[in-house]
Amino acid sequence: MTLSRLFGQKQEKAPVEKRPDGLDRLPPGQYHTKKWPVLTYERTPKFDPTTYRFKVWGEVEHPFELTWDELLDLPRVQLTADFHCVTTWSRYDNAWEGVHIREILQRAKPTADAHYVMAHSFTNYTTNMPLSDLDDDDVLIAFRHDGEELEAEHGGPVRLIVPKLYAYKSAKWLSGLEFMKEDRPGFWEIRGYSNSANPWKEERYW
Ligand SMILES: Nc1nc2c(c(=O)[nH]1)N[C@H]1C(S)=C(S)[C@@H](COP(=O)(O)O)O[C@H]1N2
Ligand SMILES: [Mo]
Repeated sequence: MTLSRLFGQKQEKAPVEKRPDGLDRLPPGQYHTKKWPVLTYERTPKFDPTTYRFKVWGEVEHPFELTWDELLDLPRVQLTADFHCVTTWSRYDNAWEGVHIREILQRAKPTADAHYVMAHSFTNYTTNMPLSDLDDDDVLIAFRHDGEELEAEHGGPVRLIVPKLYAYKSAKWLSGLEFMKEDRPGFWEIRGYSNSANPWKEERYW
């Protein structure tokens, strides 16, 4: 047996998967899991479709409120995205179905002064982000995941999905979007999680 055969066989590692933008698919410090862990601070709430309202307010030309049926009637899209939790797990290829964020933005028309958004849950969880992070191709208000209704513990029946930021920006049990001139920290952002939450820069804590 030649030396080259001896060494040639074992040295290959699985190639690092890349995203279309050239970044590693797995952000630094993350591990890949096929399971879908549940990460919730509050108790999983009971959902009441008769009292639910989806509210859009603040720095917008057209604030509005939708009933549950009205929200369900908006056009839907499907998209597949990876999901990265700040506690270091990443779940690949989540197939989401829901209302694209631009359906909401087109109706609301954020004013020229709207630079930040606070996502609100009906449990009172909140999370903030720049409008430029919310207004993106892969952001949606999701009702379905991997072909099924979103389970209550994962934010069902409705949650926000912002795949490019750590998952604490993806508010479960979404009840509204507040558009703001100035930034304000949300639930975890007050308690030490990064305001900007970019997984590829490992913006975990402040
Ligand atoms: N309302 C609410 N939304 C939330 C959270 C929460 O505690 N409450 N946790 C966030 C965090 S830290 C993560 S990692 C994801 C977890 O979503 P999952 O439980 O569906 O995996 O939801 C985010 N959205
Ligand atoms: Mo998380």
